[in-house]
Amino acid sequence: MRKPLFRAFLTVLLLLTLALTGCSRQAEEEKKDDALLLGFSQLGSESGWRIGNTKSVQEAAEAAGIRLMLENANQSQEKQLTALRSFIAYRVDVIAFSPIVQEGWDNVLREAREAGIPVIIEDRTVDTKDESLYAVHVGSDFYSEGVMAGEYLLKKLSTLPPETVLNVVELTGTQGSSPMLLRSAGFRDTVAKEPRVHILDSISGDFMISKGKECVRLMLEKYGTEFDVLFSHNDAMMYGALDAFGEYGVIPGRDVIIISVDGEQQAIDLLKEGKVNCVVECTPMLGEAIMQIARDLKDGKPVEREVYSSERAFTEFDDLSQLAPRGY
Ligand code: GYE
Repeated sequence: MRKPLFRAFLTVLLLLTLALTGCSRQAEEEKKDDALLLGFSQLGSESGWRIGNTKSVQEAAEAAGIRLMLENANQSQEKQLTALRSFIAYRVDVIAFSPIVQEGWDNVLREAREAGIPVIIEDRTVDTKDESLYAVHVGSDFYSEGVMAGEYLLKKLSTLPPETVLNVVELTGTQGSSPMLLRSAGFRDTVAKEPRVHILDSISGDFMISKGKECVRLMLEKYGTEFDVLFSHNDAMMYGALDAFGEYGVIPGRDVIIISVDGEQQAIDLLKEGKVNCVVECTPMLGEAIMQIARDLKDGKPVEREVYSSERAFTEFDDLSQLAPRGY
């Protein structure tokens, strides 16, 4: 008599369990669909900095439960424009992108605004007359980075004999990009007051190792021992430059003063070895800030218009023994 009753009880229990797990699975799916969708257009993979930046965005999205549509434009503005338009067509909740150059974004930004999609400019900046075309810029103060590079050089000069004249070769990043324009301006404005610092030449290595090497070879051919200082707009080009110096028997850090920007672990190691004299920090770890801003924008909360990372310079005059691993 008891058995059929017990069986009925078991069947009800089983059905209830199935219904409940079904419900929670459905809820999970809905939650996933509900998650903020962020379209992120990365400009390329030209440096360790850039690879660290992409990783930071991917990891932060994952940790924040944000769905990420990531497109890498491989150094092409055309491809970035296509990626941005595909995000608009897809109706993502928020767009973030690092503009390869400053100019040429107004039309696509207008299209995003018409579609009601807020835009976060990360890392590099855009040049636009209509500031309402994007919501936030989050990244570094590139002008200050140039100033820090110049200040280091002035300090170095003060340790050298008074008759010293320093001839600088500037190895710039991608032409028309905001870090290239602003690092250059900050550096020049800072050294302009010192007549013993002279800018010999300026050449673009496009932020890449291979081009940095080629450019420095050219400069060594052209100027030989007149070349006293290298100001490289990023670490990657500086690595290439060190290869070129090696080929010409020039000892970096001693025969030529080396200044670089980014602060990758490899550059800090070279600084500690005395092959580099100054590395200005520029952090690629922008992922968490982007996710927070994206959430606030989706929830209609107020956001700060300009979010700068706090940065410093690492130089041969500093004690770097306690410096934490850079993570990029
Ligand atoms: O310095 C360089 C990268 O836009 C700040 O781009 C960034 C620069 C960075 O390729 O390494």
